[in-house]
Amino acid sequence: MDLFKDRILKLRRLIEEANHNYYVLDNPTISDAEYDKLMRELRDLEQQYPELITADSPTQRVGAEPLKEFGTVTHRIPLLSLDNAMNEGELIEFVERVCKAFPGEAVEFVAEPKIDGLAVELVYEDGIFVNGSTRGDGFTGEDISQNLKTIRSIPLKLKTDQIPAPKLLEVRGEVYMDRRDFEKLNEQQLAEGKQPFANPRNSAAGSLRQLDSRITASRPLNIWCYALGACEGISFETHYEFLQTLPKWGFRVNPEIRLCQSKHELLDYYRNIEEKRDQISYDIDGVVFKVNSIAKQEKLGIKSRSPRWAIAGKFKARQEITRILDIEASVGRTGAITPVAHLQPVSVGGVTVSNATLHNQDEIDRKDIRIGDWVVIQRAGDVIPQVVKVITERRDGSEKPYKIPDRCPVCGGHVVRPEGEAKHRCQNIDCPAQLKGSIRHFVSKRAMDIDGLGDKLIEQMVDTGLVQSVADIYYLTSEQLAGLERMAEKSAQNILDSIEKSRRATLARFIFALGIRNVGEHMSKLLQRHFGSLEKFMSASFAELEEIEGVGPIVAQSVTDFLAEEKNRETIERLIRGCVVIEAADKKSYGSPPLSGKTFVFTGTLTRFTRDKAKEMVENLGGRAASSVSKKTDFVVVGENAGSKAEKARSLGIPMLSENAFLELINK
Ligand code: JCF
Repeated sequence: MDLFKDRILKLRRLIEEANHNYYVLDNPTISDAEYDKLMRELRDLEQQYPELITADSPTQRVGAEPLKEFGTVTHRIPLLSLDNAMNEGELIEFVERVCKAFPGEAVEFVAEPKIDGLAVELVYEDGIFVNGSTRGDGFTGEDISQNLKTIRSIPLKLKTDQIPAPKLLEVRGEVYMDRRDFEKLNEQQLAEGKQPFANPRNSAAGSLRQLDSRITASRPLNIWCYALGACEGISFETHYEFLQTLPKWGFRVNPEIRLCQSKHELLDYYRNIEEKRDQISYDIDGVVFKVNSIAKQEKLGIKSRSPRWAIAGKFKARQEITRILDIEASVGRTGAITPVAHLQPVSVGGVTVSNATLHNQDEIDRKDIRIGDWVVIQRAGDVIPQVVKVITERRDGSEKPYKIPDRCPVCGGHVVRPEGEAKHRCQNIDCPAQLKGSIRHFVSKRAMDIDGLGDKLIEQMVDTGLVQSVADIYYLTSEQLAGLERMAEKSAQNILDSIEKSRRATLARFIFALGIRNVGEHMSKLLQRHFGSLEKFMSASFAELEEIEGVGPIVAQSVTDFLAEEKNRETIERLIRGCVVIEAADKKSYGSPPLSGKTFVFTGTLTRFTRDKAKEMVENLGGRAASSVSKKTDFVVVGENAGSKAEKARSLGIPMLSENAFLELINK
């Protein structure tokens, strides 16, 4: 028993050390696999000896049964709020007011970024986390202990290798979510048909206020600790000394925090952090300045709800109200269409904004955005301004709903929204918005393999209008090429030679070169095998495509959409007239496929290869892998414990192969 107990304690120590290194120090020391192994062992041991489970065990971070409601916690010392300074002038006033209270003395300040998250309080007794709560009204908050325990950067037990744990310690901090994690979470929410969060702060708040802490556990929350509540058994002379002690106990403290000696240093800090705002991976809405000396803090005291010794220097707002003048469909380099709102220009945080992305049609519908609407727009991080919401109260009935057009605004090609995708797409391979990308792919090594047509050249040929379609490549003359910048006669001839060489291509290469969505090299080979000729491929229907082994509905739809585009059919025809010769099959890589026309069924437990691998091997040699045995089956490969399929093969007299015999057969 003691042996197990020791092991459990050791495992807990190792795991919490790994957590601390990863989540607090951002410096992982063991692999995910090692971590999982330790966790598994601990979980197993605790399952065997449930009486040894303690609240500070890392296994208790995964969340627990949902609560009916949160309990309340009365803060021993109220959580104060901060007075705001809206500009540099007000910051200077604050500093001067503070300094006047200490004539002839130097006053030091601590400067920190102000995190746009949720204030929480963590309570530790004798080094053990006993509860955690929200700020609430400042006097009482909600008991969200279960939820806070799921945040890996919050210690469940204080580290005591550098200083001992005090009898009582209350640490305050801000729980937040990184912008990137917030965006990922929102994508996930949308994919699951749930409402996305408006911003990282709401997302952190929503995650922290879950009655089911297992949901909280699945959310990427984090914390920066910044203030002391009640405390017994230790005291600090300065705020900075406290902040430097926190990491020794295992708390996460913001690395941007600085000690400032003068008004100038404070103003520099304020300007500097505002400038860096976009590079910081989480949202901040200002800076906080605090008088460093605790004795001076006490002397200054508090007003009704906020201390006289601290202030929040706010940044310029990132949200503004303006009007949508028009909505336009903008076509990206891959043909993806993004609706963009043209706004009445407005200054947002010092930058004039006249466009905002509306992302896609679903977003427009969800937010019910209409042309003429008054909207709240926001600039966040480096991203393009977004519409937060419509101010429906300001509608006068003249607003017009918007639908993405069914013709591409750039080329007039058909616009299709592929099944399961958020974005509409222009289907035209030669759409000027996509042409450079289409050509780059078309000439690439594994497609038509035209040597010497690099990005610079493609750029020039498209920009000068020499090439307006991938088909134009096969109509280029040496005079036209020689007319391009920095094009020697010799290199022009080289390019013409490689174009010439590429004229003979397999159907698979040709299909791949067309750049049909979801149709890669492998899929192109499957299509070549099935259709054999370009004519047959071009008359493929959705139903026929979907019947092909290895072709699913998504690929079938992509091909159908592509071939439905009249402009694409014209381009293919022009390519053929431009003397692209489709060979039946690539002699080098296919020969005449040895398993051509043969159907294999695999059954039982395979030990030499996986089912997918087996299928791939068969298909690479021109055969087919089917899932059920019929008269049309040529071979049945039987693994261990084969059942009814082997039975059926025997009754139909179909040859049966062991895995080894199969490998021998295909290696011949
Ligand atoms: O980062 C913050 N949001 C933040 C809020 C930082 C602080 O140092 C604070 C605060 C609210 C109150 N300090 C106090 C006293």
